[in-house]
Amino acid sequence: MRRRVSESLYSKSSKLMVGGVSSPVRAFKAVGGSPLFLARGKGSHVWDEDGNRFTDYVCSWGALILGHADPGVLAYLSRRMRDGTSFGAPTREELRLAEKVCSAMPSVEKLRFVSSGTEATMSALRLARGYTGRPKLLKFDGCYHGHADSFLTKAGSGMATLGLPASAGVTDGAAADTITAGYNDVAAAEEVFRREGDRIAAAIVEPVAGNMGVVLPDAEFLRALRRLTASSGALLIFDEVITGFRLAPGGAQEVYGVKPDLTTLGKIIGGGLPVGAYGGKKEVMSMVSPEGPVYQAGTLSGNPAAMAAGVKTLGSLSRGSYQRLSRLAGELEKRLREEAGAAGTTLSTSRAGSMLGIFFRDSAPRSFAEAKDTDTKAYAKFFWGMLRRGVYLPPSAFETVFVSLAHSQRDVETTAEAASAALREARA
Ligand code: HOZ
Repeated sequence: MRRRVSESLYSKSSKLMVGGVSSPVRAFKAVGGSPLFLARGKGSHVWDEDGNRFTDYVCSWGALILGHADPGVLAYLSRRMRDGTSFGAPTREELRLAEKVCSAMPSVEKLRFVSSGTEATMSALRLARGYTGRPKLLKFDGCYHGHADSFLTKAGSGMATLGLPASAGVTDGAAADTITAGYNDVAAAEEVFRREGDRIAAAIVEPVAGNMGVVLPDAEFLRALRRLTASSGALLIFDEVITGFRLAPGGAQEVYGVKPDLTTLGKIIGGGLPVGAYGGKKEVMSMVSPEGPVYQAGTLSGNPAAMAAGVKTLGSLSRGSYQRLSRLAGELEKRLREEAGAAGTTLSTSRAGSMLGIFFRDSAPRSFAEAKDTDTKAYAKFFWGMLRRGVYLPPSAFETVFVSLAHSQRDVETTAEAASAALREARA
């Protein structure tokens, strides 16, 4: 594997950009070494600046469900972009995307587009506080809801990758308004509501956690959250930035049959361009300005390019797409487990549709504590072993492996072949 160009670009970037990157996990701190600078992508593959080719399972952190440079998305996007890239005014494309989201997700009666998942969750929380007149938030350990102050306690993703329990710069007041409980821990959630239910504006949860690796919810956990929030007058927010249009058109709420009050979205609904959205019950959403007193705005919100990429992406997904994704990811999971068995390496996996978590421990985790109890050194060795053999996995044990519709059975075969050797190295 050639590394010269990426290394030289990283050394230059590190002088001008914090950590040499635009988002912390990309810096490879958890796996060591320096990041690849990617030059292009096509289908299930990416090429770096040194000309190495990789089968990509990061897929822009789950945004690219159709794979890279999908011809349909590119054609539609470039046609739309010829008419201008931003107006800061309503466009027909926004309406098209709103129609697609609302019809796929019945709990989303009305929505607001923003530019990132963080903006979506941050705005949903402000809305919950405005609607209920209450200050507190209940979040669950290991869930990541973007980087707004209220969410940076016991968070997953980069916070877990770097081993940070909290972030500097968050006031004690903001931190005190966030209560945490264990993921899948119904008794702990009940206790929080018993103690201060009348002060809680919302409980927010990733209905399938994808930022501590993949941790599946007990259906009863999600149902209990629905019950507890409803009976205390708090709102239930499902953060479906990853799971929205990833598990099913109606997201995890469709799969688990639990209807939240508010949903946050991002990634897939922007087809690889920056996007976010939050939406839910009309009665709640009508509190957002200009209809109501909760202020939220953005120059690039509903950006026509992002809306167009989203419209085309969602339009390309059918029920059959999800069956194919799940079948392929299931095959990948099975092959990895077989290879681990053959290599004598302790490995467990957890999977929801095309989201796959890989853990170097003996059973699939059910909580953040269990997810963190993975052998991160073994993951780092595995990561580099796979990279050297042409497979690009997330550079952290606390992220998700994403399968896209561009991946093929052949990709699964070559990935399993690479894993056969990389898993032996990981054990050593
Ligand atoms: N929050 C993203 C993963 N869940 C990481 C984003 C990035 O580094 O691009």
